[in-house]
Amino acid sequence: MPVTHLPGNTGADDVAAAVGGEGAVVVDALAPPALLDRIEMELRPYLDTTGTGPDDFSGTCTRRTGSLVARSPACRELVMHPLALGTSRILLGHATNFQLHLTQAIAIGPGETAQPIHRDQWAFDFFPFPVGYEVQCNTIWALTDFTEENGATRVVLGSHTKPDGQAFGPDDTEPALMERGSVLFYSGSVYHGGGANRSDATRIGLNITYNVAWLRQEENQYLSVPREVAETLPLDLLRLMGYERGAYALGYIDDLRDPIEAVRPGAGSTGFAR
Ligand SMILES: O=C(O)CCC(=O)C(=O)O
Ligand SMILES: [Fe+2]
Repeated sequence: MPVTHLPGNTGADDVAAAVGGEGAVVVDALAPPALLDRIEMELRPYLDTTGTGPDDFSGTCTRRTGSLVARSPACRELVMHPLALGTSRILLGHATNFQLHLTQAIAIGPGETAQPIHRDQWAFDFFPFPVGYEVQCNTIWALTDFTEENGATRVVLGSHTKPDGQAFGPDDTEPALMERGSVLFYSGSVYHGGGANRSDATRIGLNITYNVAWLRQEENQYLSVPREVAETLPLDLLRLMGYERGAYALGYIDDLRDPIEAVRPGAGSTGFAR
């Protein structure tokens, strides 16, 4: 059974239901070509100078370029995309709030082998979260077409409800085939991995993920986005980046102050609960 595709005008309820049902879904043609062109232009110098990964998991023919909020103003539109935020709000609705977890352009080069099949939530020191308690809502925006040959992400549909320790192989996976501008939504619990690139061109996806705000972020936004850039960003993006308390009290500064005060004095809310 191939990965389900939904049209770009699908609402967050239906996207969240599809991710809840199968662990992953593709929404077609969501990012306008002009936005992708801007992103490509802004990221090109960084993509060209990022080194390849140190091991098979990161990919020795794969370049992972982060700090997308700082490096690409156009990427901020994907980070703040209403469908990504709306879907995260539903999937992670059991937690008080959620935050930006990581931003990473993943450029899988020719000759790359398939990434080991994994759950993204294993980043949390392999803690066995209860089935159904999702801690991440993930997107991979296709900056190039994703094909079977060039390393489309491979997903084990339905695996989000299985316990840890499953030994899934390539035959258990389906490729998330999609065109430039489409986006793969997947949970932190679904087994998946980047595909092998047997083509002669690089496959680029923008992995932008969100997690419940009581867990640590994978990409440290406070240090990845320089303070002088942070000071220019809109409040809602700053809050998503973690300039907000997680749940009741996590991440306050000094005398129980809202962390937004560090970059926007006077913008903080009083008290803890939202
Ligand atoms: O690039 C991809 O298709 C998936 C990468 C991935 O799953 C990861 O790095 O965790
Ligand atoms: Fe992954």
